[in-house]
Amino acid sequence: MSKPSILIARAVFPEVLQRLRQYFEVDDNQADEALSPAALIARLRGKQGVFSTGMERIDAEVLAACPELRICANQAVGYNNLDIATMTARGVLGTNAPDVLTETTADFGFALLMATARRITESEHYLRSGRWQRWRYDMFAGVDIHGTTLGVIGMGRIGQAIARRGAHGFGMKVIYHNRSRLDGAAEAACQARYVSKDELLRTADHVVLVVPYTPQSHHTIGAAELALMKPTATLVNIARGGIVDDAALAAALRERRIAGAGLDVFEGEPTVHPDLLTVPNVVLTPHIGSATLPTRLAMANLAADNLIGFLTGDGPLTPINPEVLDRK
Ligand code: 8YV
Repeated sequence: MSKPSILIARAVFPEVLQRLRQYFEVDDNQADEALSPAALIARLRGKQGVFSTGMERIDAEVLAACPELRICANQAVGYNNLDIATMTARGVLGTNAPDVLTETTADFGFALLMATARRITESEHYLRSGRWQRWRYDMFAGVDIHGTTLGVIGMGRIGQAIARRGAHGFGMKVIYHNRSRLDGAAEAACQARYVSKDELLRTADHVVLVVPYTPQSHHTIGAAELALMKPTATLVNIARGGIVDDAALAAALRERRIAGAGLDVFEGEPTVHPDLLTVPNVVLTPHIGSATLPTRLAMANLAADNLIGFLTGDGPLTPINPEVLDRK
């Protein structure tokens, strides 16, 4: 029997490629060429599966042009690149890569919070540029982390892992806002109190965003929300570009209406709003929240498990739209 065929849209770990070759006819992209939408369609046509990274848009046009496609396996927990409604209507399964990246991404969120609050990259640039001539009592004075109030917007797995770090590691008071309130046990594990979004923005010393990107979460933080924040507060976005209005944030940072921001994700990335590149009080990283080699390997293997399980085995591990499976 011939093997199903899949496209791996981006370069992957060689061992994951080897694994996938045991089960599939694989069209790989180890050269890591950028695939235009037209090139993606051309490469995907006639294939049953795609290993995507969270960056490739699998939309109605792609789905219509590739009727043999049965599964999109994202090597990411976020899946705003997949048009799940159209996929479900066409009987195409989507899978994501949850859990395996939770603690690594929470570590990173906390690192970004600390770098922002304590002005680590800003002061390093100063040192590297040779401007450090004398020490001064107030040079690069930042804001405290321990004992302050942490506000988490989006209390899923990663949000809860950040809240635990704040409560247990840094003695922070934790408040959160989420689409739905957590149960008592989950709130107790994070020592977190549910508040409205406005109360969170008014009272938190550090606001961390971990919400999935949807049309409803677009610009969760814009000029009006920034205006509610304390002038000493910091904002961290490790969720998705578009959750924050980057132009409004750059203006608030420039005018010191908030103390600082740490951003790992951007509207229109890899392009970064030019105003963010010129304000000093922002820490900028290129979407590396889950980037440790063990975690990226675990994410890739989970995407591979989903492809293998669905196309050749006992079923996928982490389906996004399991109703597609029920119809089979
Ligand atoms: C991915 C992410 O590395 O999992 C997610 O949703 O944002 C990152 O961990 C990124 O999407 C590239 O795949």
